[in-house]
Amino acid sequence: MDRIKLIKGDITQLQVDAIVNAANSSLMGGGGVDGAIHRAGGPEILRECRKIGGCRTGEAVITTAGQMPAKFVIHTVGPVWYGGTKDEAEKLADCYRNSLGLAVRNGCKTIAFPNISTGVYGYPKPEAAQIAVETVTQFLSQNELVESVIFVCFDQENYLHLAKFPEVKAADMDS
Ligand code: AR6
Repeated sequence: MDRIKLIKGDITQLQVDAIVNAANSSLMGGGGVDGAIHRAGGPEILRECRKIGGCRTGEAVITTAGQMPAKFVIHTVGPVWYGGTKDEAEKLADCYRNSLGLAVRNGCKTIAFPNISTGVYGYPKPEAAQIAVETVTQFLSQNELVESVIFVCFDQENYLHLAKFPEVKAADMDS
């Protein structure tokens, strides 16, 4: 119980096994959380991303976290919001599922997610929060290894949407 946590803050600061990056399919960096992760982690992350070569929407790949306190970065590519007509919901759920699967295959027990697709990619925040919670809850119900999944919100709006779910427990940055 209480394996899903919610904090407000900067995901690059977290001491967890894996932080998830909301990347784009080139994996070559960008703005938002992607930019923050590459800045904080240093050039080693980009070097590994270049070797991997790219990532399709809904899929996930893993690299070092470079100079950040986390062990790994899991890069996933969220869907761009086109009004809900292009399987955006399924692709967003794939991001959470595939990131968690990859984390488990790499022995990760604590995994932090940003609010994938809710920035530049324009996914409506209430719907994105619901998909995040449902998909993570479903995954955890079938997986014993993962100790905690932490939703890290940079903005108050996402925080408030996620805080509405009873299975999501508000926590401090260092708990
Ligand atoms: N820690 C946690 N969350 C953050 C941080 C941070 N340091 N910085 C921003 N956020 P976005 P997307 C939140 O735009 O919508 C990039 O250029 C932010 O408040 O980063 O999936 C990529 O290269 C928002 O709620 O990702 C892609 O091209 C959330 O992270 C594109 O943006 C996601 O916003 C991906 O767009």
